[in-house]
Amino acid sequence: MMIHVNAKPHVFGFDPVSTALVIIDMQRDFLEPGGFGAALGNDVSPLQAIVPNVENLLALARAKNMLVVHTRESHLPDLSDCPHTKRIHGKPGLCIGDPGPMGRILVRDEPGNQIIPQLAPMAGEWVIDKPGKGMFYATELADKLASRDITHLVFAGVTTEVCVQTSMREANDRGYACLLIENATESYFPSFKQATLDMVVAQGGIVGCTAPLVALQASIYEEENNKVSEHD
Ligand code: TIU
Repeated sequence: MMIHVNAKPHVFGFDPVSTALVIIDMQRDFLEPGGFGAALGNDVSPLQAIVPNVENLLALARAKNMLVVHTRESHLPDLSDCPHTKRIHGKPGLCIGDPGPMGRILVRDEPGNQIIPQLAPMAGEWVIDKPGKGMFYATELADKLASRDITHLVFAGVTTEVCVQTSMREANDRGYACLLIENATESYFPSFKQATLDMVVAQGGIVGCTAPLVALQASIYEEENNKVSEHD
C-alpha cells in the first residue's frame, strides 16, 4: 500500500511497512528550562509549540503500524563517549555532565535526559541513545534499520538545523528516502529552521523532502478512502 504525500520539491511516496517515523531528541534537556538547551543560552519555549503536532504525527504512525524510532542525545555517566571539545562547550558550571535542576546535564538516565511524557515511547518502539548530533554516529541504528528492511524515514523533532538536519544528512548518505515534517520540527532560531527547510529541498531535494503534517494526514486519508472504494 503506497501513500503519496504532496511534498516539496516532489511527491514523497512511501509504504508504511518499509518506513520508520524518527523523532529526534524530544527530551526535557532541550524543551524545558534548566536543561542543556537553556544552559546554552536559548529560550526553550518555541520548542514546546510543536509538541501537539509531534503527538499527532506519532499517533498517525502508530495507527499505520509504522516502526517508531525515538532518539535521545545522551552521554554515559563517566562521559567516556563525550569528546573534550563537547565537554567544555558552554558556560562554566553549565556544561555536559554538570549538575542542573533536572540532574546532570545531557547524561543518560538523568531526569532531564528523558523524552517528554507526552511523547513517551511505547513497548516495541526503539529508543536510540546517541552521543553525537547524527543518529547513525556511534549507534546501532544502521544495523537495526537494515534488519527491518526500512528504506524510508519520516523525520520530526529538535533542533531542526542541529540534530535533525545532521541525522537527515547521514540518512541521505546511507540511501534512505527522507521526509521532514515542517511543523513537527523546531529550532531556537526561526531563521535557521527556515534555512534548513530550504536547504533540504533545494537542488531537486538534495537531502530529501519536506511537507506540513496536514499533507501527510491528507495522503493517508486518501489512501484509506481508496481502499474502501476498492471494496465497494
Ligand atoms: N543546541 C542545539 O540546537 N541542539 C543540540 O545541541 N542538540 C540537538 O539538536 N538535539
